[in-house]
Amino acid sequence: MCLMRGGTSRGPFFLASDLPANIETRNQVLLAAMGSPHPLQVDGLGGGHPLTSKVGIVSPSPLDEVDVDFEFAQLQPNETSVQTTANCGNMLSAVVPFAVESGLIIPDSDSTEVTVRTTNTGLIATITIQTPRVPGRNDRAVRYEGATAIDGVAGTSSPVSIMFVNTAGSIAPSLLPTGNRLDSLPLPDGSQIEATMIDNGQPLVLLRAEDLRLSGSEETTDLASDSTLVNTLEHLRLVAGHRMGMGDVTDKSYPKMTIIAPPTDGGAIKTRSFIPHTVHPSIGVLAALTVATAASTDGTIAFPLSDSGEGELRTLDIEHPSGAFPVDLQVRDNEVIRSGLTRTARLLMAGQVFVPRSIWNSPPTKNPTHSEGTQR
Ligand code: NQM
Repeated sequence: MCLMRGGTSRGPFFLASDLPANIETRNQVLLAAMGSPHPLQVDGLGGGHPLTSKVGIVSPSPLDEVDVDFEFAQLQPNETSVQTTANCGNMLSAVVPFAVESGLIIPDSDSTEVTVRTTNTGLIATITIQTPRVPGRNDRAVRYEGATAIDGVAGTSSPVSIMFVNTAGSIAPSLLPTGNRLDSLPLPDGSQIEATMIDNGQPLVLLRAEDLRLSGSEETTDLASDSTLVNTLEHLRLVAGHRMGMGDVTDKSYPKMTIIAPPTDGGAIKTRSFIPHTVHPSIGVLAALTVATAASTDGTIAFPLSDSGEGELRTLDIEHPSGAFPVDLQVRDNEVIRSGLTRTARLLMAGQVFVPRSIWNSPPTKNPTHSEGTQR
């Protein structure tokens, strides 16, 4: 097990072969490892927030065109759910460093390009990390230190470059699952609010801040404590789940409700993202990509509010509460055909996680990077 930061998220990464094969037992092990359910996750590794209640499970891929498979598990501090339906681009940023740390990938040049499939949705990413030679030795290691900063994380690190193609319709059946670029959703009082429901890697419902009597620049704590807003967004989310072809999303972490406004800091568009019951201190990776896609697509609610640039290749800075998230797009005929972005990741620790024997009685192995532990 390695505890990794991936982008603005954090969590343990396991080799799939180190976890129980039985999914129900595996989920109980993950809950115990993270300390869920508990608001502080004091009895586990979780950090008491959805962004630090994430787990990565990595294995060699059976597909010829893919090097490594990644299953993302979203746990919640206060719940017993282990969701493996949605993507997480932030945890994805740590998959290749972990694959090298755990011996799944042996680097043979200064930069290592790996094709990763997120098995949750079938999303394929090409990820490049820096793997310089270790001074005085014949092998290579992941370089974590570097000059790349991402908003929402202190300091700088080595870049993790991620390229995506075919991100449309990750969980929803298509990019615009209602068939429309602009729809109306019923508010609790029966009136209507305009929305774009879109999924280019993450299902989102985009709403104008102005229509919710907001500016879009609100502090996350003010948004989170506005119970009328929170209830309204949850009402809309449940309706949107059905409209987007995803059924009852009551217990799901999607669609993310995303409040948008014109940019105020030189970016392309301003966002505040509910994921879906906590306000994101920045924005998710595939959420940012999906916002950038909407901002670049004429006819969506985001297009007229955005400064989405011109030309086939463009970078959109998605403004969020702790800065901006640059997303590179290739846009052809009003359609995003390719995207890329830069994240950073860091190995925080490697070792064994102990879970009660009553949950899983596995013998600890000698190599702590590769093992899961049970309580003696
Ligand atoms: O959208 C949080 C995160 C995410 C998901 C969330 C993510 C993405 O910031 O790709 O990264 O929206 O639950 O880690």
